[in-house]
Amino acid sequence: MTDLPTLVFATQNQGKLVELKGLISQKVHLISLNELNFDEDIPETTGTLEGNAHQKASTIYKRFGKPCFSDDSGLFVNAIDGAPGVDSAHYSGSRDNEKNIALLLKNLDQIEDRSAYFKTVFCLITHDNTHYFEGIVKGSIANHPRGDNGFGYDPIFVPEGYHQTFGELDKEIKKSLSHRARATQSLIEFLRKTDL
Ligand code: ITT
Repeated sequence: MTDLPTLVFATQNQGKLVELKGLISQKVHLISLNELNFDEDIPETTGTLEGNAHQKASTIYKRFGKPCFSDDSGLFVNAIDGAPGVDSAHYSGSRDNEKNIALLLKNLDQIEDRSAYFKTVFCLITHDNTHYFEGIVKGSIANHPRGDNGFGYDPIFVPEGYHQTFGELDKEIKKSLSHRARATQSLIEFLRKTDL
């Protein structure tokens, strides 16, 4: 047993849980939805990363009454009004990365401005407040997919300051500068100096 306060990460993604556990295990007892035996799909219908992260965290907070946080991420391409944005996971109508990438490249055909950014938002609900933390990495969209590392849109995203895509770059480089890493850092800093 532990005397640390319990904090729920509203995710079913064990990879994300393990990554965060290593960073805050002295301060909170971090659990995921698996430990709560919660396997329902939580709707993500608000149209923004902030809204969706809040929707997930508040669903769990209301159900279990424990401090809770959730994340949502997406790729925002400036020339096409921020698409795929909050719809990044299902841009082509399915969760198929290759189809999502193909559609994005088609929609950017002949477009010169390839600037884009990845963004992650965390929403943390404590007993007395709601807090948001975000992380962004700027870059541009390549003309063709390159590299097998990572997931999602990594083979077509070239972060600022590099020529390779996230698909080609060493995993450690992505870990150090990604949107998720930056948002996680802000969340961790907050948790380290705050009592839940
Ligand atoms: P969970 O909610 O189950 O954690 P998800 O796929 O919805 O998984 P995110 O909310 O973090 O994960 O991201 C939404 C989509 O945005 C994701 O499916 C990818 O298509 C894209 N994406 C987010 N972060 C990415 C990254 O680091 N590299 C490539 N694509 C990413």
